[in-house]
Amino acid sequence: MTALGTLDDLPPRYLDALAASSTQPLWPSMRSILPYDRPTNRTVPHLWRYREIRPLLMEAGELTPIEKAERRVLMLANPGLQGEPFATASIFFGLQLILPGETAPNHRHSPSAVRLIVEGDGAFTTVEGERCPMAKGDVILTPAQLWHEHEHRGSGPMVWLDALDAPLVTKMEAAYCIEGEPQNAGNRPDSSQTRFRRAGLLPYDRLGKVANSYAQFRYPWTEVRVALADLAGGAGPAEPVQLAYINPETGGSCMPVLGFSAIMLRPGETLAPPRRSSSCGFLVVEGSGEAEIDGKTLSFEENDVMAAPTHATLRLRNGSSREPAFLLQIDDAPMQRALGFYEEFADDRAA
Ligand code: 1HN
Repeated sequence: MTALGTLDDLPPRYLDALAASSTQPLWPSMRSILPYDRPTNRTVPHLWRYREIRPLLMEAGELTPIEKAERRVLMLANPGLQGEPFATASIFFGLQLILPGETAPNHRHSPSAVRLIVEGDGAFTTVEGERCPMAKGDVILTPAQLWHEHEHRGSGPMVWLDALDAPLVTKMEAAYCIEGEPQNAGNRPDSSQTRFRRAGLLPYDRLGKVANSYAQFRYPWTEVRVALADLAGGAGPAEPVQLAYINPETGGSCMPVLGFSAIMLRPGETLAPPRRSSSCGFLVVEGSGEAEIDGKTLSFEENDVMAAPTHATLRLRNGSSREPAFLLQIDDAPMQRALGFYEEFADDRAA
């Protein structure tokens, strides 16, 4: 490998002339733009402990009325990203609190958001007029530019994890938001309970219509959990128990940038997936254990959130020999696939 020329190799007179013409030589920056073998990560492996963050979120509920917040969210800022409020280079995570009687007003925006419900009962998010009840573990999509608002008609705090593709959209200087009047929500059950009730079945009039839209907004956890247990029942001990959330009309990933999947760690199981080019995060829905991300060990409990950089070596261990553990995985693989550079390094697993 030839060492490339540096800025010091160039005469000051020349560097001044480049600066005056708003140009820069590539070669001194070549290896920082394109490092050999593996990207240089700023994102570090990290765990946000729900036990620590929950009191701060509840305090936000006392300090800041919803009218002063629009969305009452504590952003999960990866310590490696030096103050940028993102969990990984391409994933935004925030923990959002809504209290009984509150409404988070209707709006739509260019970044896509997904809610992963952490705790509480009796709240709804309404997406394009479809009312989606929120229950622990549910995954609810609010795709780019679709109207959405949240309301809490139950008792007790309601908390969810917001996952957005905001780091990308802000980098593209394409992020913005429009305020709207409250929606007229229908009273019908959401489409996960009606039109898309079971995998393998579609409403007849949708056959042959190539979907270019979002068929299903809500993926109820009660059903995903049963599906994972059934998958485990038919799987060999070495097969991972992981289900991807897809658009039932296209069979493709449910969102264009971020991918969502649910993992069951069987009692005593250690899952060592292949190293992947995507970055990812996890929300612990049930159980506890240990994650090892690029050699860093993180002990996780229910409702904790973790982040892993691109190309990370990963291992997830269920701490219980009796109970399964369940995690929701959020990754940026759909975007990397669409851009043509997603990779799995099949022989490269945590030892
Ligand atoms: C947003 O609009 C929501 O609609 C949640 O609930 C989190 C984070 C950044 C920007 C917009 C919401 C958000 C957000």
